[in-house]
Amino acid sequence: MIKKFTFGTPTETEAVICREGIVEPGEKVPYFSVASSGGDQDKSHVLTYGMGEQDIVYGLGENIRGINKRGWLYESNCTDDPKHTESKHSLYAAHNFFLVDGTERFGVFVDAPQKTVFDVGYSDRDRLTVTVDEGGFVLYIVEGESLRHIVKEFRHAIGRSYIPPKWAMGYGQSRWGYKTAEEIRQVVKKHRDNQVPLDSVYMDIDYMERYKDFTVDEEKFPDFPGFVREMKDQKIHLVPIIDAGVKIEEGYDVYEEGVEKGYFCKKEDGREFVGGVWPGRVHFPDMLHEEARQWFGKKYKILIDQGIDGFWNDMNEPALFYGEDHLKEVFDQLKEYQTKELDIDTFFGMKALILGIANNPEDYKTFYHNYRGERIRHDKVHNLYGYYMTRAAGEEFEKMEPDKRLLLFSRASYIGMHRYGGIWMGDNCSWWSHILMNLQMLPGLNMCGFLYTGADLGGFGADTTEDLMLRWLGLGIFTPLMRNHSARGTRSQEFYRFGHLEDFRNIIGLRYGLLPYLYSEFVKSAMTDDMMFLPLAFVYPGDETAAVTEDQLMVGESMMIAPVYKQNARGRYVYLPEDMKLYRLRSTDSMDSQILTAGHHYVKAELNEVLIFLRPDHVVPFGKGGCNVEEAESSSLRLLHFVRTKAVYDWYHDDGFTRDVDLEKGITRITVEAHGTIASAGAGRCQWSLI
Ligand code: MIG
Repeated sequence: MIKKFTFGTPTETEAVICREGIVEPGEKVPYFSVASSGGDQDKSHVLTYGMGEQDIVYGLGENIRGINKRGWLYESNCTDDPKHTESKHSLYAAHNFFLVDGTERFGVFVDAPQKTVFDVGYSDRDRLTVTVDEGGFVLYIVEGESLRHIVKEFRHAIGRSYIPPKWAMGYGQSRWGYKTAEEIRQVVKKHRDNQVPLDSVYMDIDYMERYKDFTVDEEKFPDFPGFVREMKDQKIHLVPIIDAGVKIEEGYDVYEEGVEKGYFCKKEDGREFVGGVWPGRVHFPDMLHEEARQWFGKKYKILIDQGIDGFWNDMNEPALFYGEDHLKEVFDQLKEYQTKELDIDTFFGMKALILGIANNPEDYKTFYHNYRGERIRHDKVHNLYGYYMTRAAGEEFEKMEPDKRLLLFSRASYIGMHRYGGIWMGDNCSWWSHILMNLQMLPGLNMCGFLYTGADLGGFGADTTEDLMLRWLGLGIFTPLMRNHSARGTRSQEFYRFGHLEDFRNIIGLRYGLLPYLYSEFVKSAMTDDMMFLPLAFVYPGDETAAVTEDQLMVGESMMIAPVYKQNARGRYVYLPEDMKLYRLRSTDSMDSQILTAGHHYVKAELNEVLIFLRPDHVVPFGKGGCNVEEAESSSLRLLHFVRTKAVYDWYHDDGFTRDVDLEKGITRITVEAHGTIASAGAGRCQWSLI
């Protein structure tokens, strides 16, 4: 049951698209007390809930801190911040859905495109408040018989999650720094020569001509379509980055057309807003304006026509190095500082002035969108920009390629965007703590509809180490987006930069062994509005230890994972809510297993091992692996198994690219009896055996 409450005059976000089952009771908002302040038109609102001592708060998608969000203040205000320390309040996304579980159980979606603050026991340990900036919003209260059921109801309302092509669940290699076709060729060759699987190489900003969207630098990539073909022949998909800002340059068609048609965001005086990003001075396409959005979306065709079938959208918070007008003011003010003696106040004043150049909140108040026929100031809809940029692409892809899924993911996002693409978790660092952060973010993202997601494996900023890389892969082999990405100026982190290449081959190889299961679980989750990564408490309600377990997850219906995320550890403590079978995987061909009883265990896990824990009466389809997703396809599969009486698994499989996903058609029902007989019925003709 979803109850809808409207405050003020909200801006439509198109996050909720299915109204079936949503009621507008017209009664008082349950659970919360509501206060408002400000004028008649421009009220801001505060919702307050008194939390019970044991209450757990889940959700809020892409954010720092734990699975339980209690004890911090989170601000939905899409921000380009490359240092994800636990002191931060905002990352790139605005995912305003959370669940309260304890004395009472309910879900809350605050559909507000403007800044929204979630104080989850930050000001007062027992109080949860949501503060929505002026402008109105819609509040949805979701009730259901379990946490999972509440999530499903919500997900149903926001529409089916994006499903990528299957190749996009292979391993991807990326680095901000690959500049030429030759360099990419070498990356691919190293993987192929060493039989380390690889399906994609990402092209960061250097492929473009002077950082202009939809251009390819011809010097670095002579005959780009030929190069794309050459890579395709090796089963490699090239995935270029697209930035939000369009370079101001005479003769650049995207810029000229945009100006001519009036598709860029304008200031109060009607002139285009000028910001600074990679290319220098840019204009921002008005992604919220339907016509401009279609126009921008169609531009992707320039690259699609050259053979490209995947994209990542970056800098779409939108990130601003500077706003031109404000920058001028800063330069003027700096002149004054020149003659001053810089003491404690003036020095810090100057520092703040300089640091305030980038992503300045005041700049976001100086330009406008043309949204649904109305002029609306950017800050009032700030959190929609990345969503609508990705929607621009996603909607046009559907028209351009009606029969084929394309890869698409974004940095900034809002709920609703999950229908068009995935997200990556942005600029993390090569820190051990970020493996755990990666794990803890996954269930919250799934609750908000983001299933296709993953972090920069190995860490984006800072120098990685071989052991960090391997341990991170130990988690990354489970995340739908599995990409090794790093920043310019940091230590290179392709597998061949390290000593033990066989460990990388084996661990990355495991992903391909697990793919039949992971792909099946992914698609089933998308099609049934379910989560693929679940906190233990979602599966074991009432288990007090499961409720506070912050470093283990359920992955799909059959398994639990407990990655090692501490340096020099050779194992870890694991909590088992029930008896489970531990598979210690070293490669697709080398593993051992052991049954563990419910409770706490210390389990060993060396750098070259990945542990998975099977639930009783469950199986995991496991492939032979391969050097790419296509090669990993097989008509004979093995089953990891823990069968005490009988296991039934619905295995979903398809061609990996058809848009029209049909669960019924793709499911094979596998039944395994305790004594080992396997029966299968349904779609796939496949040989099954037990491992
Ligand atoms: O501010 O394109 O998050 O993945 O490598 C840096 C360069 C801009 C930020 C992205 C990162 C990418 C980088 N970009």
